[in-house]
Amino acid sequence: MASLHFKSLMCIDTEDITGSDETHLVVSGTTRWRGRMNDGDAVSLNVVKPIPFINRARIDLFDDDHPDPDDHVGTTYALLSEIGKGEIEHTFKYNAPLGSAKYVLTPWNSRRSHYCQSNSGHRTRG
Ligand SMILES: [Ca+2]
Ligand SMILES: [Ca+2]
Repeated sequence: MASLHFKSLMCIDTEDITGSDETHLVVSGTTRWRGRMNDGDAVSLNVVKPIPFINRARIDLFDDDHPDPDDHVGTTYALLSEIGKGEIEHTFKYNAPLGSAKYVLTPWNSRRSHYCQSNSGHRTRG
C-alpha cells in the first residue's frame, strides 16, 4: 500500500476561451480538489490529504461547464513502482476543436504507507 501526496497544480492555459476554468481534480473517482484557475495560476495542493492506494491511483482533471458536459482535460496514474523515485510531475494537455488546455500537476510523491505496518509489531502472547 502507498499514499499519494500532491504538491501543486499550475494552469498554463485554460480550456475555457474566456475567463477561468472551474478546475477539479479527481482521484480514483473522488473529487479531491476544486477551484477556479486562470492562465498562469498555481495552487498548492497541500490541503489535499494523502490518498492511500494499492497498485495504482487514477488521476483525472476536469473543467466544469454548464449546461455543457464537463471537459475532461486528461488522465494519468500514480503507480506503486514510483515509490522511492522522488517527486513526479505530469502535464495534462487537452486539444479539441473548440478549445485546448494545458496543466502541470507538479509534483506528486508516492510514499510507502505505514497503515499496513501499524499492527505488524503486535504479537499476541499465548
Ligand atoms: Ca470548458
Ligand atoms: Ca468551464
